[in-house]
Amino acid sequence: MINKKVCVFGLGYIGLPTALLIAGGGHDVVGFDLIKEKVDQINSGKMPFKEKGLPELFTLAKDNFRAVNVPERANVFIIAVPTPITEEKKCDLSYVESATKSISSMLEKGNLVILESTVKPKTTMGVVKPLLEESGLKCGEDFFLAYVSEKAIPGNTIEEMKKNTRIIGGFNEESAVLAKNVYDSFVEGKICLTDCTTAETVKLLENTYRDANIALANEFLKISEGLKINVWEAIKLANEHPRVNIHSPGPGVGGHCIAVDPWFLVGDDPKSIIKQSRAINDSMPAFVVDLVKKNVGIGSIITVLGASYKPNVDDVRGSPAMRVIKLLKDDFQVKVTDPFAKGLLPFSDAVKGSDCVLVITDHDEYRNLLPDLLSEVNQKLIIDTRNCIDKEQFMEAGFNVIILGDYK
Ligand code: SAJ
Repeated sequence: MINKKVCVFGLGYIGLPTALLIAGGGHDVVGFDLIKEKVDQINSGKMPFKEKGLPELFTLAKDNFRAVNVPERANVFIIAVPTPITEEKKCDLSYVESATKSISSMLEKGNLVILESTVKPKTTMGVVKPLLEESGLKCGEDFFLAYVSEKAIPGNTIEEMKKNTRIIGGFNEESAVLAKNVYDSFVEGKICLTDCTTAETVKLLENTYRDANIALANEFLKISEGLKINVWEAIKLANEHPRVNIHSPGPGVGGHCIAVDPWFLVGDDPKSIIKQSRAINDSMPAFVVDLVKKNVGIGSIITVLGASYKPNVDDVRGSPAMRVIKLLKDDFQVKVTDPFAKGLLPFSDAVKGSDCVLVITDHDEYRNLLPDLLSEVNQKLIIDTRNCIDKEQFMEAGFNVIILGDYK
């Protein structure tokens, strides 16, 4: 392997692990981020967010890695900046554009530019390529361009970045092969080569598939109410079928991927299954609040267990918990705790005097929750939106237990 200098733009949930994995693979890596405090923090060995194995990876890779506040010239540039969604549900490319312009200003012959941010299809060819060519260099001849989608799941990012299949879309074959050489330094999974637009679309298909399947599970949950059945039991039994894999219903879909990416794919068709899936999943926080209202008097104290969007991570972006909390605040006093997310109440303070404990995020800590830990509640009522607590144990301890989706 020929060692390259790689400059990664964006040291977030994807950029930082990617930069460290490439550094661990032997390349000389600089990670650029606009936030000076984050850069200093990383250089001092403190990781800016919790992710399994990240501190260990830093220790392993640190001799080949520096975080910087000013981007540097390199052989390979990787763009891993955020692509937020606008109010109109469009893909906001402003960070991608400014990173690309910055790369364009220092682009040299032979360089390779890789876009990793999740984008709407044709961004690599229609937005990134022309901005890079403003340098005067020609794509495919003077410099090379690729789109590489990541599939890593927060909570197991590093393992999945190494083991999952990578889809690499190249402007031309040479671009794809050059990008493959970079990822070969740490990817143990299969690497598939295609064109840029197909690779961008594949990323969106994956997350849209998951969103639509979760929506189906949530619709099953709503149908179960009229049928007076337990949706969790019904799904478990249906999944005994060799070709059925129904996802888990719950309080909604959060995070920065599954709840966002389908919008980058969707067209204008109002009947779009993708749009309807988004609407069903977005309706779940209000559905949960209705359930609370049916069981708890207005003005009561509700304790929300879990603020992050999924178990065992500290990320609250787009979390259904945050939407539930906002809606609850109209009618209840709300106390929130979470073992991972920052700035919330300690568990004991949050549950003291509570009239209803509402489980929104299925952290391991709540899966293993013991009734003794809720000894200071005012009313022994627990509503579990993830079917994750040990129901029998709480009932034996005198709790009224309501599971979202159990209408038996
Ligand atoms: N959820 C359910 N029911 C389920 C599964 C998930 O309600 O059966 C909810 C979760 O509670 C959470 C949300 O969906 O609020 C999303 O969580 P997730 O674990 O499904 O996915 P993310 O957003 O953490 O990561 C996804 C992954 N995509 C797929 O599994 C297809 C990951 O592989 C991607 O790399 C990531 O998006 C991304 O960065 O795009």
